[in-house]
Amino acid sequence: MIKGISFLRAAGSAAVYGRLGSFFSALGFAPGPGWNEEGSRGASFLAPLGNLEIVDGKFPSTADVLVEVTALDAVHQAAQSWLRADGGDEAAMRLSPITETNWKSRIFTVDPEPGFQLSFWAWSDPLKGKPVAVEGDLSAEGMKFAIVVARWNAVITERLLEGALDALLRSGATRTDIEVIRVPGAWEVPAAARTVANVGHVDAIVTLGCLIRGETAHYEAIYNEVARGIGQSQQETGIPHGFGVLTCETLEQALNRAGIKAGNKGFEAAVAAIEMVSLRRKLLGGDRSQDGSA
Ligand code: DLZ
Repeated sequence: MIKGISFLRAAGSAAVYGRLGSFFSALGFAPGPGWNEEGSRGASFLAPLGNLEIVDGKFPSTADVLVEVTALDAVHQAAQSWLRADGGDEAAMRLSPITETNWKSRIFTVDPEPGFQLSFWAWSDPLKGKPVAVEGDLSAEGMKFAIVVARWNAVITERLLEGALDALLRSGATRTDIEVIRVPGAWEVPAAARTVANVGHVDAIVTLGCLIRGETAHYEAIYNEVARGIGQSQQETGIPHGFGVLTCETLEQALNRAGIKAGNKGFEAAVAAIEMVSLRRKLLGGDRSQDGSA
């Protein structure tokens, strides 16, 4: 499963490393986890969406890192303020004006450091290409989660847990906002999830377990009850429940769905939970101004 793309750039010096960090923060990038080890360190800056584009034919005249934004004028203003504060009028020369592109959008290019170039762009029509829809975002910042994980088939469920934690942390949740609750088996997952949902201190619950047909007596009956219980808890409490209970024919199939081959169901359940919290907030708050867009 492809999870993301990283562009690595060497800062060249500690001073440039710090200055670029300050620039990206000023423009509104969310800070990623980064890393700091003997001999090197990395500061990461996150965007909710990314893609790698291969171009055939006429190539747009841009920097090789293109950042799509929703409020281009505000970002241009922020870049200008940062450059002026950093190096006065001379530095501000490293910012191009906003121009029209040949793909119905507007763009500007900036070198926060000489030789380090980025282009920022936005569709001229923010509704371009998409039907109007209310949908959740994928930022987990400020959200609280419980992960209810079954110990039965731990070789699988620990991988699901890893996937769920990876999704939550990389989407902006903090460790202290994630509570991990362990239960004996999948059968116990709904009751624990329901208790947590009733207490009401989390925004979403991620449920994780693994049932293997060949090794589980009354497999169908157990599975139906687990799925029903989790669904019922979600519907009756309104708290989103990401569903990460695997039902597999064999251990091999379970391993494949826990990150070896066909994605990680724990990761997927956590991402769905984040999206549903965001959607729920929008629906309940009535603020749909950011939706249906580009
Ligand atoms: C008993 C049992 C069996 C046979 N198989 C599984 C399984 O494949 N996956 C799972 O999560 N749990 C299993 N369990 C345990 C039940 O879920 C439950 O924990 C016990 O029956 C105790 O109530």
